[in-house]
Amino acid sequence: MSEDIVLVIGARGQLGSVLIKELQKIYGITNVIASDIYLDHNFEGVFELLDATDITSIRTIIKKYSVTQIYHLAAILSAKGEQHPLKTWELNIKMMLNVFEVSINSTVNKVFFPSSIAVYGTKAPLQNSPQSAFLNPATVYGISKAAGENWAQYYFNKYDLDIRSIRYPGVIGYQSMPGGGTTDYAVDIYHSAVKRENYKCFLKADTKLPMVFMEDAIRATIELMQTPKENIKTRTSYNLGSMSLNPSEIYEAIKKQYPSFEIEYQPDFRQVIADNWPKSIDDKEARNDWGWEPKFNLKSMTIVMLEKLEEKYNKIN
Ligand code: AKB
Repeated sequence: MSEDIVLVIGARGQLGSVLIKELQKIYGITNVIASDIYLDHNFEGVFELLDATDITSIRTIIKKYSVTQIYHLAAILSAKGEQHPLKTWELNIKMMLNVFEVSINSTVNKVFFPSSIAVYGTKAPLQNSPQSAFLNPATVYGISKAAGENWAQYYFNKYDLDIRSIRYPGVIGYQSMPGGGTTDYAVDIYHSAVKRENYKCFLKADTKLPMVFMEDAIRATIELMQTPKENIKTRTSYNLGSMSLNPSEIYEAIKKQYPSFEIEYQPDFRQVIADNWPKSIDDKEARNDWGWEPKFNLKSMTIVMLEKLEEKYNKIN
């Protein structure tokens, strides 16, 4: 049986840095190649500096290690993308197409491409948004992900390239920081509470958005990638439902444990982005096709978040 060699592109990002550790447990430390545009001097394992806009560099790494799976996680997210629309489009699309293109006729037999709830816009039902709703994304990030979903399906149909994808909600985790997203507040708020700082929220108190705890997000990603090929019926991207939360609900959950924690709401341009996104999503396809089921809710997630961040900042053991 041939061994899997896994390449993660964007390994220093919010999701990548956590996913790498899980993949190392499954495939072995030498069989997981972490890559990023920024070096990580403290990385434990195999690390390659990689600019994914350069197709030759990706091809060189695939050949060097005989890579069989790629997780392509590098992208500019929703909020940052609005500050540099054309650059975001160019980067997100170029990196993705490079990954798809180098994977055909190579040792690669499976690719993971993350999409996002950002693919939705005002034409989809905001509550329980269905998998196949009409997509009219309002951000360049959302447009690049919606296009990416169609490209993924195209490469599957035309080249039988086994690309799998999840539309991530906001991911909340203690291990890493998000950067440049509209859902970032949901991580930042926990850090502020544990650092005994008050929090200034850039979304309104009642702005509901779909969210998922990091543990569930990582497990979903690996479960999808381990599902037999014939079970994967959605070749664009799977909706992944878990929690539907607003800033006020997260604040109240934290306040139960940190009674002096205060929040102030100062919505900025990210409010408009959030208002275009679903409040909750229908993930029955993921549940039916590969058995997706979230394990964490606001209460259980908050317990873990606060405990782990206390260990990080205040060294309570
Ligand atoms: C963002 O806020 O841009 C991301 C996402 C939901 O894709 N976290």
